[in-house]
Amino acid sequence: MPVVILLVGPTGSGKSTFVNHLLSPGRNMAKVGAKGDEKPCTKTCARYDIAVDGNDYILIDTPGFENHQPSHFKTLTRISELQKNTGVDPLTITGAIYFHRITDGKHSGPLRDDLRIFREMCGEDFFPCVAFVTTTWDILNKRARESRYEKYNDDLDRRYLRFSEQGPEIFKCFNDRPTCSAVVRHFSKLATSSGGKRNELLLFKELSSGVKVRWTAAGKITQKPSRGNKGCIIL
Ligand SMILES: Nc1nc2c(ncn2[C@@H]2O[C@H](COP(=O)(O)OP(=O)(O)OP(=O)(O)O)[C@@H](O)[C@H]2O)c(=O)[nH]1
Ligand SMILES: [Mg+2]
Repeated sequence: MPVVILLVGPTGSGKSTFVNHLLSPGRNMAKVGAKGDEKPCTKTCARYDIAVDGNDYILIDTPGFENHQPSHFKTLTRISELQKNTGVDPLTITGAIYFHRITDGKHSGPLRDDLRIFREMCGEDFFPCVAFVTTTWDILNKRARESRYEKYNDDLDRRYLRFSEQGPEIFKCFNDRPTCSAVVRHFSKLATSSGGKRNELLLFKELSSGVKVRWTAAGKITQKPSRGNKGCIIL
């Protein structure tokens, strides 16, 4: 059984680039956006069947969250339709990744909203199956790398740890195949250690029981005005 991994995150955070690092030579590459693009380059969910170290994976690339709140519902709707575009039953998803460009610093403003939507899409039961992938490490110098990692870790601690005692798994990707392969290997181990028992993302459990996208836990967040940069940092 392939390990199915859902890739979620803001536009330009490197989801499609991650896929391309893992595709075998000669395969059709995922379309990648130009640097600084604010519109999602990936328009609908797309499926990529890959093999790493002899293990099979299905990566589901999704359109990114744009840098303004009104787009969030659109992106969530696209994700909720993933079965139509990929043929993958969303209840078979093994794990989910949230991507973040480390060069963007902390989760503030719209990025914070994206993270809240992601958290509600997953639901508490799915949290052990979530990982965070930080990208663009290759363009930071050594000093910046150390301080960015600490800040990011602290930020996630505050926003996320209450769901997970041991803390979320955070990976650093350097725009190369080895650091991307380490991420998928993590999910393969996770699948093996769970002995086939699978948690399901809350969003798809809700949808399969007839809840409309906008009334799912994640959907409700997309209906509220963004909290912006000010105010309490606790989600
Ligand atoms: N230097 C560097 N550039 C990266 C990295 N990841 C992505 N990029 C660049 O960032 C831009 C956007 O990357 P994409 O992979 O298209 O981002 P995405 O998350 O798929 O974006 P959407 O499809 O719009 O949601 C491209 O120009 C990539 O080359 C990275 O780790 N390092
Ligand atoms: Mg993309």
